[in-house]
Amino acid sequence: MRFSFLNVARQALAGNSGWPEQWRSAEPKAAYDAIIIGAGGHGLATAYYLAKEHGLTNIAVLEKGWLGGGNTGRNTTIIRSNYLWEESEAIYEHAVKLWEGLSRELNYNVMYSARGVMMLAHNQHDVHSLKRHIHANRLAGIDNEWLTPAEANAFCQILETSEAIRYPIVGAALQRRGGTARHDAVAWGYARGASARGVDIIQNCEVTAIRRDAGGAVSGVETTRGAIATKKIGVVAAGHTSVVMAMADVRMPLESYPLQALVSEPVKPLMPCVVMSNTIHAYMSQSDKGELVIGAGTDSYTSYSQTGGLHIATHTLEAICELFPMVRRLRMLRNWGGIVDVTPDRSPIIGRTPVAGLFVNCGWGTGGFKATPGSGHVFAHTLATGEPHPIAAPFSLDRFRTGRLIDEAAAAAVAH
Ligand code: FAD
Ligand code: PYC
Repeated sequence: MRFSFLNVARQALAGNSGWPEQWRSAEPKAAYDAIIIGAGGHGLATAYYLAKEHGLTNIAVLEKGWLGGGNTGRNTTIIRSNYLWEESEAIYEHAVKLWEGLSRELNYNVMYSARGVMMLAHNQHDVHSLKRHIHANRLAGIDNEWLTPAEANAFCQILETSEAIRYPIVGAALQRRGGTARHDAVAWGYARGASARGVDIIQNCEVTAIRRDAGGAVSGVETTRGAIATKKIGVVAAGHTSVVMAMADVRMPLESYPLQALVSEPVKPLMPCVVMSNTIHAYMSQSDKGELVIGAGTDSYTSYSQTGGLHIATHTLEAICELFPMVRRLRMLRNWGGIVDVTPDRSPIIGRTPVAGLFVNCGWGTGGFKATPGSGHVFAHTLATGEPHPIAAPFSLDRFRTGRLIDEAAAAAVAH
C-alpha cells in the first residue's frame, strides 16, 4: 500500500497512523532502502532530496507525533547566513540560496521573505564582534553591512535609538537577504514533494528500538506500530537525538534544553524586518498575520519539557519593551516551547556514526530552522552515497574525538 500525503494527513486526523494492519507485528514485514526517524523540516527535506536527486524512493519517514510538530512548527523562523566561521558560512549560505528558490522548487508557497535581519550593538564589544562578522561574511561573498543608529532607526522606525534606554544602540549589522518563512509550510511542502515521489510518511509512529545484525550493522527499527527492516537509518530527531542514538548504543555529545517563543495579539504592520539583540537578549519580527513574534532564551538547565521557565519569557518581554517602547501595551496571545539539542561547540553534527548504516543529523540547537533546505540537501547526499557532502564534511561526529571544533558560540544570534 502506497500512502499519499493527503491520505496520511486524513488518517492522522482520524487518530490512525496509516500503518497497514498486516505490519503490526513483532517481525518486520516491510523493507525500506532507508528510514528517516523524525518528520521535522530536516527529516522531510532529507527525504525529498533523497527521492528527487538520488532516485531513492523506497524510503519511509517515521514520526512519533505529527508532521512538523517538533521544533519546525515551534520556532521563530529567522533565516540568515551571517555566521563567523567558513564552515558555518558555507552551510547556512547554501541553505539561504535554496530558500530563495524554495517556493518554486516545491510548488508550495513557503512565504520566504527576505525582509532583512538586523543585529544590534550596545557596547564596544558588540561593535567589534559584529564588525568582525561583517568582514568575514563579505570576504565569503555573503551580504552584511554596518548601520549607524540613525540608519538602524530609518530601517526599523519603532526601534528606540535614543540615549534614553539602559543600553543605548551604538550601531547594527544588517543582512538584507536574511528574513523569515512560514514554518509549517516548509514541512508540508517538503512532505508533499517527497510523498509525490513515493516516500511513505508515517505519523504517530514512535521508534522505540534500533535493531542490529550479528556484525553490529543496523537491520531495522522497532516502533509503536511494529517492526520494519532496513539497512540504512538517518536519525533527524532534534531534541531527542541522544535518546534515539542510545538505542544503537551511541553516546552523543548533546544536551537538550527548552527554548521558548511567544506571539502578541495581531496588529497592523509596524515591524518591517527582524531585529535581534544579543546583549539585551530579545528578538522580534512580525508575522504576516500581524502577530509580533518574540523569542525568549533557553532554560538554564537541561529538560525535555516543552514549556520552559516563565521567568525566561518575562525577562524577554522586559527587554522587548525597552527596545520597542510602543509595543508595551500589547497583550501576549500564546507562549510555547520546543526542545533543542546543543553540542559543545554550538555547531551541528551531520554524517556517519560508528555503527554501520546509521547516520545522524542533529545539534542545530537554537538555530536550525534557517538551515532546513541546506541540511536536508547535504544529508541526503551523505545517506545516498555513504560519504559526507563536502559542505557537511567539517560537521562530522568525529570532531569531538579529534578536537577539530567549529566554535560558533560567539556567533550565535542571541545569547542562548
Ligand atoms: P524537529 O522539527 O524537532 O523534528 C524532529 C522530529 O523528530 C519531531 O517531530 C519529533 O517528534 C520526532 N521524533 C523524536 N523522537 C522520535 C522517535 N523516537 N520516533 C519518531 N520520531 C521522533 N532556528 C532558526 O534558524 N531560526 C529561529 O528563529 C529559530 N527559533 C527557534 C525558536 C524556538 C522557540 C525553538 C524551539 C527553536 C528555534 N530554532 C530556530 C531552532 C529550530 O527550530 C530547529 O533547529 C529546527 O527546527 C530543527 O528541525 P528538525 O527538523 O531537525 O527538528
Ligand atoms: O538562529 O537566528 C537564529 C535564531 C533566532 C532565534 C532563535 N534562533
